[in-house]
Amino acid sequence: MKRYRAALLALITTLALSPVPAAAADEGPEQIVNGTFDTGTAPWWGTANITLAVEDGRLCADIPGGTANPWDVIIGQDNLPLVAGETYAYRFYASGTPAKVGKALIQLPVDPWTQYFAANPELSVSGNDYAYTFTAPVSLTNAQAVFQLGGSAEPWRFCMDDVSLKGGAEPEVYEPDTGPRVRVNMVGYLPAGPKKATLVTSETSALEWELKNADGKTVARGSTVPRGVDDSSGQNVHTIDFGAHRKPGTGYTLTADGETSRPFDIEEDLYDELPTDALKFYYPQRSGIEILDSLRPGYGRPAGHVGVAPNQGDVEVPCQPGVCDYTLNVKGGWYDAGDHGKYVVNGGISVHQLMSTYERDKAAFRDGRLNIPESGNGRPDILDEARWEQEFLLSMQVPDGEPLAGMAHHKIHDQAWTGLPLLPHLDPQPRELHPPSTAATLNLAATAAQAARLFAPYDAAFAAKNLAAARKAWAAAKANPEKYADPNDGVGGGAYSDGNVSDEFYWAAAELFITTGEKEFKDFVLASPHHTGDVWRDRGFDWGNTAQLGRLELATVPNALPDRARVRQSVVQGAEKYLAIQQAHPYGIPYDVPDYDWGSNNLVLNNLVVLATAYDLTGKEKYRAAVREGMDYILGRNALNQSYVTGYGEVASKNQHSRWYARQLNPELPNPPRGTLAGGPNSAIQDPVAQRLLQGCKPQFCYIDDIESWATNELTINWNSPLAWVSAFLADRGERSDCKVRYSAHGSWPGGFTTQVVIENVGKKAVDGWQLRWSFLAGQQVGHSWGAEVSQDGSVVTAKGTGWNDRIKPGGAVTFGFNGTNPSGPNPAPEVFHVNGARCG
Ligand code: 9MR
Repeated sequence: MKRYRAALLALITTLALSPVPAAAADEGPEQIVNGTFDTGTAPWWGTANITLAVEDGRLCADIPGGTANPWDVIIGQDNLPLVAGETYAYRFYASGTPAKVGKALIQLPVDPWTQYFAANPELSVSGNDYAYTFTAPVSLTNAQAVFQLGGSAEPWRFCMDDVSLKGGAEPEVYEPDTGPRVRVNMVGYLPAGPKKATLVTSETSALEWELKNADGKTVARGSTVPRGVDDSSGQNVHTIDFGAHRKPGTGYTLTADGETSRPFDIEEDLYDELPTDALKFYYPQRSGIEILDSLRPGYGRPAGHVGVAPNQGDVEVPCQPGVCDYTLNVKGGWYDAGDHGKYVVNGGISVHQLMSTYERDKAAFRDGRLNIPESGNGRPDILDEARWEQEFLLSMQVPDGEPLAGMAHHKIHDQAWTGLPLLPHLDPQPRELHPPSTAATLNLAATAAQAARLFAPYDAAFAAKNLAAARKAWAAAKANPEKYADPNDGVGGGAYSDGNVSDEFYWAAAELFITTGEKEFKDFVLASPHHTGDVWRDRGFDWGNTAQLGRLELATVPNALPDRARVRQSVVQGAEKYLAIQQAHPYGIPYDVPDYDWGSNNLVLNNLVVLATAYDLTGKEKYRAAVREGMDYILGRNALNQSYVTGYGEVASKNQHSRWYARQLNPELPNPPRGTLAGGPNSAIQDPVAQRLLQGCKPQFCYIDDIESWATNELTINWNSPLAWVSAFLADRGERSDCKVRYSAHGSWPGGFTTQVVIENVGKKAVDGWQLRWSFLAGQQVGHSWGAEVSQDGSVVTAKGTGWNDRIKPGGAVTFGFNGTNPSGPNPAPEVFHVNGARCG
C-alpha cells in the first residue's frame, strides 16, 4: 500500500550485487504476491513465536526478545520462481522499533538454504525504503523471500510494506481446463427428478440441444434458454431443460452449440452409495485409533496422538501458558480437516449433522453399514461414528473443582503449523489446550443433549452421561456468556473465533428442550431473538451461525413448543427464499453472493438441507426438486466443469489439502477417500497457490484442485456432514403414500403409557397387508400390544397387521394399540409414519 511516510527523505540503500542497473530489472514482472498487504497477510507466513497483523496498511509483528539466532524469528513468502541469469530488482520498505539490523534473504527453501541474495538492512524507527538488484544463479520454482529477525536480547517491533521482486519470466498464467462447454451433473440425474444443464457460449439467442443415449442415438431435443451473463462466473450462459426425458440408462450425453457434455447416467439408484461414502470419510479421519487396512484398503495407518513418540499428545495435554494448571486426556475425536487440530465448535456442528442424518430417518441406518471397527455391535454405525467424536467433546469439558468448571476448552492443536505431508502419528509438535469459550461450551451442551436422546435405547449410561454434561455446560455458559475465542489465536491451528454466541445459546436451548421438555429451556427458546428472527441468511449456516440448527431441530423433532406450527412454517419460508435464489441462477445454485465464502460448497449444501426439510414438512415436490437440482452444482454443473466429491464424476477433486491423503506430494500416500467433499470456491483466496494462480477470479473460478490450496481445497468434518445429510435425503426414494395416522396417548403413569393408533387409507386402492413404521424420540419401548404385531429395533418400531385387520379398504381404517415404557424425558407422539415403506401424508 502506498502511503504518506513521515520520513520524507527516506534513506534509499542500493546494494548492487550485479552490474545490471536496477531500472532494467524493474521493468520485469512482479513475482511477490500481496507485497502491499492490501488483502491481509497471506501468503506471508511467520514462525510460531510471532503473529502477523496488518496495521496502517503495513505488515507488522512484535518480535520476541531473548532468541539466539537470526533464523529464530522469520517472516517469509514461498514459491517464488527464479530464472538463472536473470536480474531482479528487490525492494521493500521496513522499520524497526527500536532500531535494529535485520536480514533480508532470497534463498533455497530447504537445507542447505543456499542464499541467492542477502542483505543486512539497518532498520530505523521512522522506516526506510530499500532497493537491491541481484542475478539469480539458478532456476527454481520455489525460492523463498525471508526476513530473519531473531537474535535480539530485547523485544522489538518490525513493520514492512511494498515488498517487490521484479524481473525474470512472466508469472505462469493459469487457465483451468474446463472441458466441454455443456455443463451437467457428471454423476447423473434421477429419472423422476429435474434435469438441467448449463451451456457456456457467446451466442445470445436460443440454440438447439440434443440428448443422446450411449449408442449416440438422439432421444430428445429442444431449445436452450439464453440467460445472459452470470455474475458468479462472468460467463454468458444458456440453460437446458431435458427433464421430460425419464428413461433410465448410462452414458447419456448432451450436445449444444457444437459441444458435447461429459457422459452421465439417468438412474433410480444414482445416490445409493453417496451417503455411505460420505459417512465412511469419518473413520480414517479419527484420531487416537489405528486405522485398519482391512476396513479401508489403502488407508491403514498407525494411531495418531496416543502418547507414542514422536507425538506429544493427546493423553495428557497441558493448557497454553497461563490458561490452566491441569492436563486433560483428550485422546480420540476426529481430526478437523487436513490439519491435526481438534476444535469443539467445528466438531459440534459435524457430530450434530451426523446425528441429525440418523434422526431424520432412523430406519435407514442400521448396524454394519459403514464398515468400521464397531460394525456388528448391534447399534447403527452412524451413531458409533458420532460417538467417537462426542466422547472427545465430553473430554474437553473443564473438570469439577477447576476454575470455569463445566465450560469446554475451545480447541486442542499443535503449537506451530506443520508442513505437508505428515501422518498423524509422526506429528512431533507439542499439543495445547486453548482457553474455554462460551461457543465451545454451547456446542457441547447442544450435541450432548441430542446424544442423550439418540443413545438412550442403546446405552442408557452414555445417554445419562451426556445429559449431565449438557446441563453442566449450559449452566457454565449462562454463568460465562461472553468468553470469546481470540481471533488472533491462529498459530498451529485455526482460530474458529465467533464474537456472537446468541445463536449457539438458541441451538443449545432447543436441543435441551427437545430432550428434556423442561420449562427453563422452553422459556429460553421462546425469548431468544433467533426464535422469531429471520435466520435464513443468504450465505447459509455453518459452524459460526447455528441459530438455523435450533430452528430446524424444533421444526422436525417432535416437541411440545406452543408455537411449533409457526416454527415449521418459518422453515418453509427459508426454503422459499433459497428456491427463489436457485431459480434465478443459471447454474441452479441456491447460493448467490458477490463473493464466495471459505467452504462455499458446505454453505450450498446447508441451504439444500433447508430445502429438503421443507420437503419433509410439506411433501411439496418443488422443494425436493430443488435439492436434486442443487446437487447438480456440486457434481459438475458449474463453471469449472468439476465435481467436488472425490470419486464421483469423470473430473472430480482428488488433491484436497490434507497432511495424510497427500498423494500429490508423495505417491506412496493415498488420495482422499471416495466421497470426500472439497471446500470449493473461496473468493478470498488466502493461500499461496490460489494467490498466485487465481488473482482476480470470478467467484466460481476461485478454486484449484491443488493440495497446497488450503483456502479453496481443504476437506473437513463439517463439510462432509451436510454432504452426508443431503445425500441421505437424495438416496431416500421418499415416496408418499395415501395414508393418515392418528397416534394418541390414552393414558400415562410414571415410566409408562398406553397408546392407540389408527391408520386411515385416504387413497383409492385397498392396502392388502400393511406394515407401519415409526421411530421414538428417545428411550421409549413398546410392550404388550393388541390388534397388531408390534416389534422394536433401537428406536424404530414396526407394527404389522394380523389376520382380521391386515386389509385397509379405500376410505377405511384399522386400529391397534400398545402399552409402552418411557424411562425419562418427554413422550411426544411420533410425527413421521411409513406404511409399506412409503411415508404417509
Ligand atoms: O472453515 C473455516 C472457515 O470458515 C474460516 O473462515 C477459516 C479461517 O478461520 O477457517 C476454516 O477452518 C479451518 C480451520 O481454521 C483449521 N482447520 C481447517 C479448517 C478448514 O479450512
